[in-house]
Amino acid sequence: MATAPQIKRQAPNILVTGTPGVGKSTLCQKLSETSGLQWLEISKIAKDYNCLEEYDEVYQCPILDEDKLLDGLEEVMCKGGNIVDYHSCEFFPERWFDVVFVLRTDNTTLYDRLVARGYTGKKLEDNIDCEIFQTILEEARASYNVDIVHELSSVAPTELEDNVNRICLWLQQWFQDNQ
Ligand code: DAT
Repeated sequence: MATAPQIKRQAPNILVTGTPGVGKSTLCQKLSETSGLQWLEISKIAKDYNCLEEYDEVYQCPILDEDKLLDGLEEVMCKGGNIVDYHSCEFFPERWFDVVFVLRTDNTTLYDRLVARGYTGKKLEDNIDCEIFQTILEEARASYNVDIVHELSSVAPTELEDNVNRICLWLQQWFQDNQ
C-alpha cells in the first residue's frame, strides 16, 4: 500500500470513514486496543470541545463547527499516532493522514443495522442512499491521494478481524519505512 508524502511524525495518523453503521467504531476500538494508537471518535470529541451548533431537524443531528474542531485537534494530529473515526472526510486537512480506510457494507446489512439503531424516515433513506452511491468513498478519493485510500468490506464478523490485521500490517510497514 502506498503512503502519501507527509511531514515527519513519530507514528502515522489513520482515517477510518464510511456511512454511519458500516462499523467504524467497532473497527477503531479493536484497532486501538491492538495497535496502541489513540482512537479519536470525532462525534464524541465534537461534543467535548463544544463544537456542535444548532440542531438540523431534517437530518436529526447537530451541525458541526468544523473550524473549531480542526483547531482543537491540530496539536494532537501533528504528533501522530491517531485513528480518526468519522462519517465524513473532506473537511480534514489532507496533510493529517498517512492512510484512509473507507468501510463498506451491502445495503441489506446497513439497513438492518440502522433500523436497530432507531433510524427512520429521511435519515434512514439518506444513509442507505449514501452507501448505494458510495458517496463517502468518492469523497475520500476526491479529498486524498487515491493511492492512500482503501476500501474495506465490513459485513461479516470475520472481516472485522481481517481488517484489523490488514491495518496492523500496514502499520508495521509504516514503522519500518519511517524509522
Ligand atoms: P459506525 O461507527 O460506522 O456507525 P458501528 O461500529 O457502530 O458503526 O457498527 C454498527 C453495527 O454493526 C454494530 O451493531 C456492530 C455491527 N458491526 C460492525 N462491524 C461489523 C462486522 N464486521 N461484522 C458484523 N457486524 C458488525
